[in-house]
Amino acid sequence: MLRIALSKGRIFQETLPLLAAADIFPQDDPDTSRKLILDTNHPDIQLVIIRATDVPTYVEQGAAHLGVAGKDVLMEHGGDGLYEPLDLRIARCRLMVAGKVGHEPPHRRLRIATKYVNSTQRFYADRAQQVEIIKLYGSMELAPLVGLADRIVDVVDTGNTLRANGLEPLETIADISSRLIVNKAAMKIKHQAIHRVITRMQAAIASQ
Ligand code: PRT
Ligand code: MG
Repeated sequence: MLRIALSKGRIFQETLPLLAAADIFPQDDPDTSRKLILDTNHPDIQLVIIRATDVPTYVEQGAAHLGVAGKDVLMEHGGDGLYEPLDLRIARCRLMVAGKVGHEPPHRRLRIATKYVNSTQRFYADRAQQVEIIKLYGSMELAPLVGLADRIVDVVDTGNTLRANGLEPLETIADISSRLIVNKAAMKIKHQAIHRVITRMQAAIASQ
């Protein structure tokens, strides 16, 4: 059995053509079905549909052998418990610092609202700047508007969400794309099956 962990929405949709290149076709669409385990055209390959932030945990623990996760999620997860053999070049965006348009930094420590606590900590620690980090789970864009924070750190694609809320991008922390991740033990034990998926996806990416 080969189990592949994916999140629904953009990662699932953008991974579909790469799965197809590896001759893997899911039998259901997670955006319309409520199933968490999707069968495929191969009786021994399943897809499991989980929250994007949970994908590294499932793969690291071996509950899934392969997975697709954003680099933002992998940076935040940290550690070296996973192989990351392939940049899939999908779901691309940037991890950025943003603030209210024209807002000057205060004389006290910057307060930064984010769900990316570890990446934000590392970014400011690298430049020896003391900041106060406020952990949120979503709708970061609201925080500067209601005085909860001076800045946010979030992923930005078109920038439309920032603009719609009177915010502007200030600095890029990292360019982000999604990666294929592999459980370390599975890479040895199921090497042939996993290697086949990697090489076929790699060929599909190279031909794009
Ligand atoms: O939504 P949920 O809370 O379940 O989880 P999630 O937000 O972690 O998952 P999902 O599916 O939204 O994102 C999965 C991955 O897609 C992320 O980990 C990123 O690697 C990648 N990605 C690429 C993005 C975006 N682009 C993106 N634009 N993830 C989120 N966004 C958000 C952005 O934060 C903003 O709020 O989409 C909104 C619109 O972006 P703009 O800049 O185009 O307006
Ligand atoms: Mg989301």
